Amino acid sequence: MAKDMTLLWGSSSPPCWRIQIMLEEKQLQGYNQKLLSFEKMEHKSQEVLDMNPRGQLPAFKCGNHILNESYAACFFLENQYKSQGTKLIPDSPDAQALMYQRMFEVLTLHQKMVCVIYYNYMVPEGERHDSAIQRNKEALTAELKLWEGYLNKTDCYLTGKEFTLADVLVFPVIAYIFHSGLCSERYPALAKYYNSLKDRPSIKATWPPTWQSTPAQDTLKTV
Ligand SMILES: N[C@@H](CCC(=O)N[C@@H](CS)C(=O)NCC(=O)O)C(=O)O
Repeated sequence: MAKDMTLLWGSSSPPCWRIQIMLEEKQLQGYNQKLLSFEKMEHKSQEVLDMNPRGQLPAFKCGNHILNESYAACFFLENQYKSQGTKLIPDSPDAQALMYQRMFEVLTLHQKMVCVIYYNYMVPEGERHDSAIQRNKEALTAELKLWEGYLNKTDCYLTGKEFTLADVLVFPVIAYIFHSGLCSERYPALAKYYNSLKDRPSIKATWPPTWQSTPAQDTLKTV
């Protein structure tokens, strides 16, 4: 069945990485895949546009189904392969509620991270202000403190003792933040979560190849 799947992806993109982790967790190795370069603008190639008219990655095809939204792809795979590989939606209503809450609120964390890391890319020269940079950093710090609090209260994973869909969807964002220089001493619970998950087989097997060749950045050192 995995032979019927195609993933076009970019290294270190959290949405792409989610689908890669998901495919590993569901034991769907052997799918067709192509690593494309954002720097070379390969995400705007005809091959991508044919699958994803927005010219964005991931572009994912499963049989005849196009699932370019990482959340959609992950939910689809969990539902199609419920009893294969890791079961990622817990039965307990408490764990399920927490799983949904965390997986959707990470979109806010992601957005606040992007506003800091890609400020120069998003705001034209001449319209950039130190006060705006400072405000974005403060907003990210406040958000990270929330997550530090969440992880302080859990045993192991985001919703407790079980690895769930929330971890699949959230981990790539946390990893991106650490790769961008977040200080482990300032966020010990986040660092513990990051370090305990980075050697999980599905995550290790899909670790962004560009991170293996480039050192971690220090953009978020002062957050
Ligand atoms: N909604 C998509 C997001 C896709 C997305 O924003 N991809 C980025 C890479 S992380 C991209 O392709 N950016 C290039 C562009 O928008 O031109 C998902 O969650 O799967």
